[in-house]
Amino acid sequence: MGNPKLDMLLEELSSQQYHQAMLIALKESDGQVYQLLTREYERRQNTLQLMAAENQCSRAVLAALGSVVQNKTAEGFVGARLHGGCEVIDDVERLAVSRAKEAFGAQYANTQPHSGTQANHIVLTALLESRDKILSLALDQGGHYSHGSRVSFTGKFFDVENYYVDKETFLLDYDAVRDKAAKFKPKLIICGASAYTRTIDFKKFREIAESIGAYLLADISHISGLIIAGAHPSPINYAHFTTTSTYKPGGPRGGLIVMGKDYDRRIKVGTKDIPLWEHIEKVTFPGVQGTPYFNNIAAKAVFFEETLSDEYRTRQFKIVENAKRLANNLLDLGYDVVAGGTDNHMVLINVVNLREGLTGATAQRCLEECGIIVDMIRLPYDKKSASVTSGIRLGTPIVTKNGMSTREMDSISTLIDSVLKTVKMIGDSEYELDESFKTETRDKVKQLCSKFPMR
Ligand code: DSN
Repeated sequence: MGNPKLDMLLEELSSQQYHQAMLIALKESDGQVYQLLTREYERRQNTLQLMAAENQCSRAVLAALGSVVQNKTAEGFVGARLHGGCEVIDDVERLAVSRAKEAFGAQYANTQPHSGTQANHIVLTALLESRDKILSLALDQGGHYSHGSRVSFTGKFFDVENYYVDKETFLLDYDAVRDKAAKFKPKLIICGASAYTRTIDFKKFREIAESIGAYLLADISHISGLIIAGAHPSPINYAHFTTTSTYKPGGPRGGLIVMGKDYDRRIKVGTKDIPLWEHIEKVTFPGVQGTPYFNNIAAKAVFFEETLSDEYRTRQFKIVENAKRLANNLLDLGYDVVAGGTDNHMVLINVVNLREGLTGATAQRCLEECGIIVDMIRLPYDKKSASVTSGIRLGTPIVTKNGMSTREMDSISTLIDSVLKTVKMIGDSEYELDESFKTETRDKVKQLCSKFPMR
């Protein structure tokens, strides 16, 4: 199937040409979807993607996602499939598993979860019976729906107690977690967060879990790329189970479960005594999921190999450097940066403290109208509701992937500041922003982004 001329041609295409070429088959058969996908490419290219929960995968990952492997149906794991014709996808899954283990320094990897939430679903189903106890970070303190929020299945089927960050510093208070654990006696402690900017001490979490005989789950979705590169300490040999989504560190959409030294610890299941990893596989299928997405597993294999490169590892440190620069610039400009700064890829800003009437929701909207894409976010002890919020969350993975450095972080800080200081608030949810100001800012954003085409 090799065609060196075609390979050369594809490599030489600009970002825009490449993404257009990938959609040629679609253009003929479905012009409407083609237009939508083209619009999304243009939106991403012409606006600043400061989403902490997003990343941008490589062309190689996209190619694997769009491959013929997508058509294969097979249930179970390698060596224990229920369908025929698995020779190739067995090799695909074996490769993905061995590369995931190498990337994370793990003893065991399960590449089948469809998402980070599914990975958590599998671990919780493996360990807990209905109404068993979980101790986790509250959703509005930076936790995640799948860690026991009332509106998720995890809050519905289990008894959940939350730990909180310190009221003054907004840092995790490990003594308070220890006290809660001793009183509540959960069967599972969950650590990891969707909105926490400081280093997480996984060793301390394990000590707390050990002290009461609980299991520890580390959900590292937001920081897994940093962990692979050594830009954040790893939980692999502290947590019994580590889960992550695979798109946040820059791979395809999907989830992953990895285990370190506890992978073959025994667990009693009915009358049997089996290793934890084996139990996790039985719960994955048929317990929680059906057929795996083999195109995503192939794309995960591609991504895990990419994480071993110097480029990937260096980039993770740059992501942190860029986030620190944004945080410091905004502090200098008088912003209330939650926890006083960041150790990872995200920056949390309390915009309510910036000016009267501004909220996370209005800040998100007016920044978006100017081409700057961020998330509103509830902050610890937030008095605003989830649809209004006091904060915004900024993230640096995508801008860093496209080649931006601290110099561009200075321009981005100035752009954010000019929007948030120009907007005129009218009541709690409305604002005025001059049309010419919006156009001028969008043009500045577009010009900046055009120097850093999507990679
Ligand atoms: N959706 C992710 C986030 O926004 O942090 C969590 O899954």
